[in-house]
Amino acid sequence: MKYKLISLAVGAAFVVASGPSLAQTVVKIGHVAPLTGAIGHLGKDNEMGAKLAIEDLNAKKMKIGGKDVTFELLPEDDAADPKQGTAAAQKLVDAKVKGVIGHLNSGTTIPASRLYHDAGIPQISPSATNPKYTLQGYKTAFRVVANDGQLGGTLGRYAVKDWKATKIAIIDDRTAYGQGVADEFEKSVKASGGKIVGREFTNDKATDFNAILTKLKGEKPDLIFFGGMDAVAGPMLRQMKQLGLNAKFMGGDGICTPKLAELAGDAIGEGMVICAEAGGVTKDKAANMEDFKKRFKARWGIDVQLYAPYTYDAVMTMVAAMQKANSVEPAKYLPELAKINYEGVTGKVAFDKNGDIKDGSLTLFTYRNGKRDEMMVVK
Ligand code: ABU
Repeated sequence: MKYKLISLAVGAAFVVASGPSLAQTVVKIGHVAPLTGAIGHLGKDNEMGAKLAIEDLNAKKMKIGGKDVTFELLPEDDAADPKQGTAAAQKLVDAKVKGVIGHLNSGTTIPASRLYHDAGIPQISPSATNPKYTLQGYKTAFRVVANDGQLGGTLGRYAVKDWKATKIAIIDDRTAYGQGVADEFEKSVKASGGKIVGREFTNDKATDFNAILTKLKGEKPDLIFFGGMDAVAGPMLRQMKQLGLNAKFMGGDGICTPKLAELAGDAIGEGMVICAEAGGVTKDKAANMEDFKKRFKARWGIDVQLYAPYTYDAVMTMVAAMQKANSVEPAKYLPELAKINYEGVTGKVAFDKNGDIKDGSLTLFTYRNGKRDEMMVVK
């Protein structure tokens, strides 16, 4: 039998055999995250979640619009850098992808979202939490996790009312995420009657925090909140211990990884660090999530770090919208995506008018015996 590959300008390749029923569409989906640099482990975690979804979808041998479809992931590395983020986005737009999963960081997701919007390409971030991403009026922008308003708000209240912190200091890494979540945390602490005794900043590549920690030590804080990622938080915790700064430590989802315990060593302490993942399922609904984590480990040989399940759900949700529209064309499936109600491994995925997840949850974790330990799921 003779096969002929025809590449079309619309971004789909059809393999045509002798009969029309054998026509096959290859649907390209972009994925962008930092695969290199200090948080490359988080980018790879996301990418492996997306790849697992693509493998599962292809195993189903689906038909959309009367054609057999195969999904292909186009992975890009933005190195968590806004300029590389927009370059990666342009590459995917030029490749005429049918949708994009990403980016991982708010600082790359927000500028890239304009390019996807202008090209009419739906984008679902599995991890960017800065509220601005979905407040730009772009109908193409969605996220499957809670935002920094929820993260900072919940953690601020918890710090004051439950953890009984009385003198709170804040450090952020000046990224869209780090500064944003720290601002939300500060607002919430103040609204809960807590006292902020200092606010300092660093950057997302820094390794030496002695100057800012020494300054804050003088204020005798009993809790330090860090807005940033685990790669910076780990060494910061080590330096707090070296300086004898015996404060509790808190952060958002960016620090909330198993890797943090490895990076901090014995400075992680026992129940002295609390962080929040921007999603989560209650124990009665945890079977799907647990099953996903086992399958992920079996497939890739390593544990989930943070947002791989959410990346998996982002891909699945996008394809569920294509199935509902019976089309892989963005203009056709975008309205279905906006009103989707998909039951994923991370729980229900449905979006509000801005593209934010409806009824998003958070999961609070602490660290005990060098491991991340779930405390509670909160709405
Ligand atoms: N949400 C934490 C990491 C990703 C980001 O929002 O920058």
